Amino acid sequence: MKKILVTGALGQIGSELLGKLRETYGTDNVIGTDIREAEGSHNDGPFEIVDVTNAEQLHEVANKYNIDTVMHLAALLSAKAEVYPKVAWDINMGGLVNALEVARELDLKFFTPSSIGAFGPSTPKDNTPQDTLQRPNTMYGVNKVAGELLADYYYHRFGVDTRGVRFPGLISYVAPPGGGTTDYAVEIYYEATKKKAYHSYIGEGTKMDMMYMPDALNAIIQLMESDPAKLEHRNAFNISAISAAPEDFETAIQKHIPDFKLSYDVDPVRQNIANSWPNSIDSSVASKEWGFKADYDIDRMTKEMLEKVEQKLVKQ
Ligand code: VAH
Repeated sequence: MKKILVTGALGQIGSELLGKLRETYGTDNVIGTDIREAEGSHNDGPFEIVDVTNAEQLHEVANKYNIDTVMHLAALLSAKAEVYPKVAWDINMGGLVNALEVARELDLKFFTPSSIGAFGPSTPKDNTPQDTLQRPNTMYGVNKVAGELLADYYYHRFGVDTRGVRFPGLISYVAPPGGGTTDYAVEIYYEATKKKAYHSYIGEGTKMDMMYMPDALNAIIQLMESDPAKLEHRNAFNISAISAAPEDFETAIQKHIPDFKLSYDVDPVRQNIANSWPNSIDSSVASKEWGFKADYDIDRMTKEMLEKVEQKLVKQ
């Protein structure tokens, strides 16, 4: 990878991936794009307003910068996709096919994330295998399964070097997630720091896969730099670091804030989505084919999240 275009660069993943890629490949070699103006450090390098549902606009920007790689992150997440399913289809599928077409026409490497949301209620829930039943019952899940199949199609039919991972819930302190089911795992750190209390909209005992953002960013770069000859799978690899329920976060936080109190105010919509996802997925195929390995467990992540959130809130 030499010259990379990132869509959705102001989102939860994009806003940190932009900085990491610029550190790694050089600021001028990483073009951020999103549907709105960039602020702050995102303007340190090239940034363009791009609506991924506008194929011409996407193609024009890709041409302008003579890129060799697209990292397509622009998407509506699971909870928001249940409120606006048609909009989610238009962005998540219309945007994806536009980005894949640009990669085909300009012979680009291509990354787009799938999610544990690509699994459904009939998928084996514990240690979910890489290859298994995928019958999600959410619009986001339908988009993710279709997206995996579409990216594989562009590889087999047109030779586009497409690669992806099934992300778990991502936890970060830089940009808040928006409209996800796993957002509670970010909110809890802010509320613990501000109020020593949090009402979780996901119920007790609801295990989901999670990962600290630095592990996610490393995984993207490691996959994209890996030897294609070793990739038997492409779209998309199971990767996870932590399998946790709200009470596991409570226990980890109480090691630093002993009087932190967790209570529950369950949101049936997001609880139903969470119930349809695995409790834990098996990442062994990613480890075997391209050396995936997570560095953060829940305790190491919690220590760092609380420190960073504290610093961020003090500055506000
Ligand atoms: C969501 N954070 O909650 C995203 C992610 C696995 C969860 O796909 O929709």
